Amino acid sequence: MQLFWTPASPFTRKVVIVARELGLWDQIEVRPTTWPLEWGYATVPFTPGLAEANPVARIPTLITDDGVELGGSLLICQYLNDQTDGAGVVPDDNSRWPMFSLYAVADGLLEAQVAMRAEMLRPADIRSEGYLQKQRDRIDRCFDWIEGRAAELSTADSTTPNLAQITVGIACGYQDWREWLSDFRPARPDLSRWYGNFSQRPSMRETEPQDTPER
Ligand SMILES: N[C@@H](CCC(=O)N[C@@H](CS)C(=O)NCC(=O)O)C(=O)O
Repeated sequence: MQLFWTPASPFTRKVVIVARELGLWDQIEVRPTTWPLEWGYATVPFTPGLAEANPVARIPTLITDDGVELGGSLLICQYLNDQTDGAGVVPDDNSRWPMFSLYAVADGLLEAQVAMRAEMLRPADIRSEGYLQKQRDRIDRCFDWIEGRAAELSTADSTTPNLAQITVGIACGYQDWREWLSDFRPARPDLSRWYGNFSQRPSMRETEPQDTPER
């Protein structure tokens, strides 16, 4: 399998953590991508092979060993989950629906964080403060909602985490990483406690975000 990747992308981090937690990471060849900073508001030269595999030209994109091109982190995670027999990241019974309910909010939170990143890359004089505030409001609402459901995040350390836990962990990590995002911890004690523990998992520690090379 080949994965178009950068160390900054939270959606790509989701795939990498899932692959590590499922024991599939050593079957994946990483194809690093570069992103000129103009990516947030203009078409940029793409890393060779990316737009050919996925004309949406976003990461993560996975090419399976059978040559199937899969764009989008949820699809890729589901594909990886299907490659294992043991405990997966998606429950195979009806408990997957409350899990996906939590997942979808965490994923929407990631989208708001990445939308803010793209807007922050625009020259300051054409940046929209209204648009940035709309994303901040969404991020706050989502973190508040997740705090209310924090009991669903807790599992034993030895258990394979599910996709919702992984995605909430990545959202917390991204919020900490970007200095223009606020601390999610105040007034969210349960989430803060959970993340303090979850962030110590090897799959989280080994995938901490870093800036993407521009070229
Ligand atoms: N819904 C997609 C979102 C992927 C996404 O937004 N990727 C960003 C990086 S974090 C990207 O490739 N952006 C480049 C662009 O939009 O041109 C997923 O889950 O994979």
